[in-house]
Amino acid sequence: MCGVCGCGQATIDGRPAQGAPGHHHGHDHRHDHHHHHGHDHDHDHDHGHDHGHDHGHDHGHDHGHDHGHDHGHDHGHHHHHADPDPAAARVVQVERDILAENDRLAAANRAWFAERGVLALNLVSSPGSGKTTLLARTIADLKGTRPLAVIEGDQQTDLDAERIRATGAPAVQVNTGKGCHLDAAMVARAAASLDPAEGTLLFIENVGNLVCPAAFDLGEGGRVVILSVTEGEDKPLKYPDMFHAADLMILNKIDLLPHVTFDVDRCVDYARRINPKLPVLSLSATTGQGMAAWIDWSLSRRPAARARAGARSA
Ligand SMILES: Nc1nc2c(ncn2[C@@H]2O[C@H](COP(=O)(O)OP(=O)(O)O)[C@@H](O)[C@H]2O)c(=O)[nH]1
Ligand SMILES: [Mg+2]
Repeated sequence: MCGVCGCGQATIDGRPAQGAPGHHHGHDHRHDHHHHHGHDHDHDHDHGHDHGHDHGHDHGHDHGHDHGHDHGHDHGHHHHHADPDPAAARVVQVERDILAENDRLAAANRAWFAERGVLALNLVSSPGSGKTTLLARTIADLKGTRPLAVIEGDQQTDLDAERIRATGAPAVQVNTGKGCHLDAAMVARAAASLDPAEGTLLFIENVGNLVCPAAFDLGEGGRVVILSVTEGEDKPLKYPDMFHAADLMILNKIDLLPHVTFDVDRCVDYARRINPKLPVLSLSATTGQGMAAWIDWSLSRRPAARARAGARSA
């Protein structure tokens, strides 16, 4: 569960994401005074994660008065769920509220995508596992078969959106600032700005991070976790939420297998301990080996295939 990010600073193609008109309703009524409570306390605590409540402000409206007061003493104690301290219990409640609000917006996204026959695929991985490389190659392979579009998520820069636009596909960049994941509200605004045609295959490259994106349903029709062979086969066990919430695992950079110590079978075994039915495709986004199976998977996936996000850590 993510209580540590600063999603309130998100921008879409360089413009502030907050307050921009989206196709959804219901997330514009934030109250600025929420911020004050938190900040006053936060600066006294040099924990480096004093942004957690920011995204609460963006989505939650009913709880501002309460949770604002709690932040000062709750930092660093999020994991003490058994803490009898009522303030700690309140933080857990606020995090639940944030996720509940995100789920509500994600459901609206899902309905909006379904109406347009848009298949949205949420690509999650650690930084550098090859998401953008895979997308660029995928777009090259799929070009002309159906409309394609990309939402790029990164903390900073629009480098990835530029890489995608270079392939000819429309892309919007969402910069999350200190935020460690995309959320449903950001995707709603980015999707509205892309205005995808009927039948679009919409790829969403999430912020590189195997932790926080697991908890945030974007309304996607499929979630794809990418792991590369340079990262170690133990990652599904270390980051189980991410693998539990996935509909497909891609094992990327198999061209490097001769050069690294990586046991593919063991990795797949670990992933299936977490998610027994998880399909796994091995490929190389640079050489193209194994790409065809991934292309087939994405073309055969139906927009409504994913009912809702899977894993949810308390
Ligand atoms: N050898 C090899 N390198 C790859 C492959 N896919 C991506 N890379 C490289 O890995 C690095 C990170 O890739 P990038 O697509 O930016 O990863 P992202 O951060 O997940 O978007 C780049 O230097 C890519 O060229 C692959 O299949 N094989
Ligand atoms: Mg990238």
